[in-house]
Amino acid sequence: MGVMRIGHASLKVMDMQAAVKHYTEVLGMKVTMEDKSGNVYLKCWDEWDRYSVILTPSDQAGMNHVAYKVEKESDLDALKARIEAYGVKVTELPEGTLPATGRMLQFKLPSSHEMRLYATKEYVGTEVGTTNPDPWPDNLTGAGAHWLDHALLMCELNPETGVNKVAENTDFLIKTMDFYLVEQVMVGPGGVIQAATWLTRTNTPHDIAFVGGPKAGIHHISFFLDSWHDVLKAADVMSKKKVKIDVAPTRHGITRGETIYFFDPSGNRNETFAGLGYLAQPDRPVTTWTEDKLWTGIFYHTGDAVPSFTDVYTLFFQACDLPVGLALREADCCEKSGTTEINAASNGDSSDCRYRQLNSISRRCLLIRGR
Ligand code: M3P
Ligand code: FE
Repeated sequence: MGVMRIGHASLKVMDMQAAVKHYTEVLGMKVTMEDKSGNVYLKCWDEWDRYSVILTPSDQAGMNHVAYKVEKESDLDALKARIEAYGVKVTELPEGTLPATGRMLQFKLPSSHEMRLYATKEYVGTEVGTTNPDPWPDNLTGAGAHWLDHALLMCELNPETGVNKVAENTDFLIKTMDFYLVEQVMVGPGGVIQAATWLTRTNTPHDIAFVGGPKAGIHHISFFLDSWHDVLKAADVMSKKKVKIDVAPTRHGITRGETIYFFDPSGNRNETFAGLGYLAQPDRPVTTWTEDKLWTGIFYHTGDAVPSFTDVYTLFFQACDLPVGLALREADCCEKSGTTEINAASNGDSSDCRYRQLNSISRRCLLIRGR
């Protein structure tokens, strides 16, 4: 069967204690393991493998890698051959490179993001078990997220130079790992530039998505909730816990998902996402969003542009790769209370007057509004 689903995301966090508090008290995950290097491993209640999020201590926010689980060890050998035949170098990491995890294939997507594939991770089960299970366990905290659902990666897109890592990643995933394209945004004259794609291996509308931007980065990781009511309750939890909400509960046109975007204390964007929307099938025709309806696709109700949503994300690269000048919302600078930090960057040339240039690239931790 090959790739089954997203397996885990490894995130960089700047304050481990605050990050653990966020992922446990807001998302409702449980810490299942810690290692000697200070990495913390967590799982959601409805996941049966040992972990789906790794928090690694760092002086900046961002993502180390995203890993997908394949069905069988032999799938790894077959996929390795296909990825190499495509022209991408694959490194095989031995069992135990990550605790409780079997051997992994490690490679770079055309966008330079690190992706890993593995077949084996320690089974720990769920609290409700597998025999006559209750529908949910007691003592759920926060949003009570079911599972890590998908990741959205920002990929370099520059029509002037012809760079389109969204299209390259999409082609790579389809040809080497049998992902199929579910939705896409086409922009530019004649709508020929593939500016964003949503791809799946399961029957959910996406297991991974790519959106074009000035630099490679991580836009968000997303956690699954059952219903619109759960999304609303998750927002209540966020307000109670003084989490920086980016976009309050609404619906995507793209994928039909019901959503909230918010930031962890380091500035990594999270999403809670409900509603399967529809069953994605391999023979489902691809849904296309045109440039004039892009924002209706992103936020279906208002269809209004929210520039911060596409311009603010954590970069994948180190400081030396940052553009000269970071931009962030001026409102956030002015109203800062010093309680939250965000690792933000944009191309900085937004005509939106709420943006202003910052000349320092020495520290990427920009203060944003506390609440
Ligand atoms: C989703 C989703 C962007 C659209 C995001 C959509 C960043 O996150 O889950 O469908 O433009
Ligand atoms: Fe999402």
